[in-house]
Amino acid sequence: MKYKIVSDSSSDLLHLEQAPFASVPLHIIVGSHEFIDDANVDLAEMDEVLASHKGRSGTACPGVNDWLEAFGDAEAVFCVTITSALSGSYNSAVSAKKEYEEQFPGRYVHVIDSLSTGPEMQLIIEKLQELIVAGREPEEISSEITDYMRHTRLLFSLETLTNLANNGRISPAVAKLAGILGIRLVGQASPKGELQMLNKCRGKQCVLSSILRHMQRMGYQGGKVRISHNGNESSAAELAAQIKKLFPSSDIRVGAARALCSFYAERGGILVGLEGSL
Ligand code: X90
Repeated sequence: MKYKIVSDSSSDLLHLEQAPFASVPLHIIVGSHEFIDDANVDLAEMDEVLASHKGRSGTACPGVNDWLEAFGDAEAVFCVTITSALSGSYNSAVSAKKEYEEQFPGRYVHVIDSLSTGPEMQLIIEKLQELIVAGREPEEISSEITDYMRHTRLLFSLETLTNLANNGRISPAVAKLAGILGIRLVGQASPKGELQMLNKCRGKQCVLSSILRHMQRMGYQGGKVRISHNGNESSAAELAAQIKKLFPSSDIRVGAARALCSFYAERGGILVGLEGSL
């Protein structure tokens, strides 16, 4: 059977080694500039344009046809989207599924609402890949991925909330913190897929120890961790080293966030996907 994994570009993933994969770009609109979050996007240019731009900026999720094109001619598609609580990506993928299954009877599409983004989506995608490589049937993969997602979590640290607040993606109470200089917010993706604040920090050490503490509370015991950062390689590497020291068996990968997560996590932002147990 011809399998394919598809995700929107908020997964920060462009390629997969062992299974067919496509990333469907979201768009970032900054004044008259439009950045398409694919392999060619110039992240340094986007960062510069954003830094000097005074007016409105926003994002747009994939349309139904973008998803259909990515499904291609696969017989079983696993489609992983950014949280439906903050984006229309999931709804548009569900419409694409309906059209695809109607047009090609017998084909199978499972649209998975990650209720998260970035590195937690990577964990889901890697697990899907593992199940495909193991030769599992589509329905089996669907039920196993649902179980797996009960244990994955997303933590993050943000230095600025401006773009999230201006685009109405956070509650007014959290948005109030948007402008406070020097405060970093440590938060998690809530069970409903919304941004939930956990604590406020001044300084990097507070952020790193807070993330570590929350990881342990979530039952992290040395499984996979995926980290995305926007221009903050040093903190991401330091976090990875601290995790490794406490849990030598951990499997950690660090990468730069792509355009969508960079836009919302902003400079200095770090996202951490992990395998918990609670
Ligand atoms: O449809 C669209 O235009 C995309 C909207 C996406 C809005 C949120 C993106 C968040 C990216 C920021 C920190 C993590 C928050 C996670 C909460 C679940 C990353």
